[in-house]
Amino acid sequence: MNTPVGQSPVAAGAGPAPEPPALAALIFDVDGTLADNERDGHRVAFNRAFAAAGLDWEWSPALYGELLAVAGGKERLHHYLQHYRPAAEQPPDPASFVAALHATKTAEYARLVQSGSLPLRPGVARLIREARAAGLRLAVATTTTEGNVTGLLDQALGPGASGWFDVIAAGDVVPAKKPAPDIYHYCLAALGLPAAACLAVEDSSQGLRSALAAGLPTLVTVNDYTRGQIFSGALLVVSDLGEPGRPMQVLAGAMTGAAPGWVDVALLRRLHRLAHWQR
Ligand code: XBP
Ligand code: MG
Repeated sequence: MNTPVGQSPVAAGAGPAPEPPALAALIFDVDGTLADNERDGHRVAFNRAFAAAGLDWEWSPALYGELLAVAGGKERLHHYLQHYRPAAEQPPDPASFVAALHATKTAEYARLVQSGSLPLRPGVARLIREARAAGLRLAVATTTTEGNVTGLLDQALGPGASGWFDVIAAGDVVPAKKPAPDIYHYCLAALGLPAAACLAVEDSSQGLRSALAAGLPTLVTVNDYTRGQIFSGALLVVSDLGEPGRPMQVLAGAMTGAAPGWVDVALLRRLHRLAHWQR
C-alpha cells in the first residue's frame, strides 16, 4: 500500500493508527552534518599537531577517509598507531601520548574554527533558526569534543548561539562512541524526551546506525566522505538541507512525487509522522 508522505494510513483504509507523538526536538550530529569540516578541519588540525610534536606523520584526504571509520579523534589516533606505524614507533605510554597529541589537535582545530574557515553547510543555519521559531527544542549528539561544538556554533551562528541547544551530548560523556547508540541515549535522557518525539540529522552510516539503534527517525545529509555509504533505514537521504533557490537533491528515501527543494520544519514534521506509521 503506497501511503503518500505525511498521510495517515487511516485515510488509506488501513484501520485505526495511533496518533504519532508531535515532533518536539531535532538532534543534530556535528561533523559532516552541521559543517563539512572533516577534510579541511579536523584532518588539518591532526596534521598540524603531528608537526608540532615533531612527527613525520601526514594524513592525506584519502587516508583520513579510511581512518574516519573509527569514530573519535583519540580512538582514531590509537588505531593509526596500532595499524599504520611500526613497532619501533610505539610510545611507552600510548594513552598519555595520544592524549597529549589530541589536546594539541583540539587547540589547532579551535583556531581553524575561530578563523571562520569552517562554515555551516547549506540550509543548516536556516533550519536551526526555523526550528527555534517553530518552538522545536534543539540538541546535539556528537562524537567530537564539546568545545569543538560550542566553538563552531558560536562562531557560525553568533555569540551565545550554542545556548539555543538544550543539550550538547559530546565526546567522552559516554563509554562507547558511534555507531553505538550511547550518545543518543544520553541526549534523549538529558532532553527528557522519548525517541519517538525526536528526529536526528546525520551524515554517515556510522551516525545513522547509532541514531537508529536509539530508536530515532533519521534524515541523512551526505558529504564527499559519506556519499557512497549504506543508509538503510534513513527516512530520507539528501545531498544537503538545501536553500530556497538552491535545491537539494533527494538521493533515497520516503519522498515520492514532487520533493520540496529544501528541508524545512514542515517537511521534517511530515517525515516524522511517516516514520511513526512505518514502525
Ligand atoms: C565525528 C568524529 C569526531 C571528529 C574528530 O564526529 O568521529 O571524532 O572526527 O573530533 P560526529 P575529535 O559524531 O560529529 O560526526 O577529535 O574531537 O574526536
Ligand atoms: Mg558526523
